[in-house]
Amino acid sequence: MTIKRDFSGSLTVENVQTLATKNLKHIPPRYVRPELESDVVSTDESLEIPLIDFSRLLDQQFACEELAKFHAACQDWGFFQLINHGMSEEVIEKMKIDTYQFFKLSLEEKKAYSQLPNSVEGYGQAFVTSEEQKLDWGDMLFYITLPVHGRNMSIWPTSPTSYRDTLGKYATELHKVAVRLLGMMAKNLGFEPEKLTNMFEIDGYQGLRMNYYPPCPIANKVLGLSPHSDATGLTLLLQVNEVQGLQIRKNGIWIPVKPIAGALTVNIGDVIEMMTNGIYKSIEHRAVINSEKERLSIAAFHDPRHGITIGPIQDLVKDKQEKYKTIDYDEYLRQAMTTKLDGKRLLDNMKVQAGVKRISDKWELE
Ligand SMILES: O=C(O)CCC(=O)C(=O)O
Repeated sequence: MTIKRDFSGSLTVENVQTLATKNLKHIPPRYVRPELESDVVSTDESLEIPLIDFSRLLDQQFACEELAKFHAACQDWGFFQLINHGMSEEVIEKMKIDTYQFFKLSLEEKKAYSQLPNSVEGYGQAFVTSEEQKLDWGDMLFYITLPVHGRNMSIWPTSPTSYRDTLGKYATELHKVAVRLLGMMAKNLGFEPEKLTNMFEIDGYQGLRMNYYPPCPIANKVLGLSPHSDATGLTLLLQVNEVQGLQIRKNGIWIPVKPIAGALTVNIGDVIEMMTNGIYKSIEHRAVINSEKERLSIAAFHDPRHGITIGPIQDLVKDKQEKYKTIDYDEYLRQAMTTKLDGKRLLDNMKVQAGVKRISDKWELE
């Protein structure tokens, strides 16, 4: 199978971790986001994303109740915290330590892993597509970690020395959790789990993005990561330290997500919204910055294998209108990788326009 890597990379921009150490009097205007002034952020401490207990999903005694909670979380929130997920604590801790150590390397050492032209893998920035675009206050390290034959080991970091091994172990364990969650989603939606899991399990893709957000003296005027929904199937996020930064948009209000020790934060991506014909929704989220403390997170994006088409699963459509196009997955990926992060714009492009109907494999005006 040919692995397509030529998604075209991001434009090179200044390293933010270095910029943050410069004792700047003024933050460069490209990082300043005037729109933040009018954004409403919830201060209601009781407003939290749902909590799903993975061990209860697997326990006959509680499965029914927990599956119902899981279904509601996917439908109403598109985001939840997953506890008791069964991943080895040792693997998670090592992943946190090695990631932290990577970002603590000197800039020169990190630059040895800079993104190559036309690649999204490596150290740098993502989704910078124009010289005018506002920039995020953060750096990232991204690799395709699964399928194993899709890994480009020549660009994986060798510092810290255990990092390659750690990334591999973390990737494999996490992928199993993601596939099991997908199977349970299918069960909740009333179709055979394999119809969904096969696309992700066999040669399914996983990308790991390690995010480093340095502190910023004008934290309330910059963003660590622009608002976006994930162009992926399912994202499992590990909040590496206790610094809060993730916010999700619900009913027009930004709700902070508090890190829970040992939990994974899970969110539905655009691909699952398309496949479930909009029953499960991908939710806009962003990362904000702390004025004093650095923040690290690790996002794992789970995607189907290449070479397939993606669109609403027919069991869920029946006599209903398909809300999303069925499209070649590689073409979808090309669009996802070359579009700047902008809310749910990519998914909006995948919607079937009013007055257009699918007839066999063609879209025609009604
Ligand atoms: O850092 C976070 O909490 C959010 C990360 C994220 O949304 C991403 O990497 O796509």
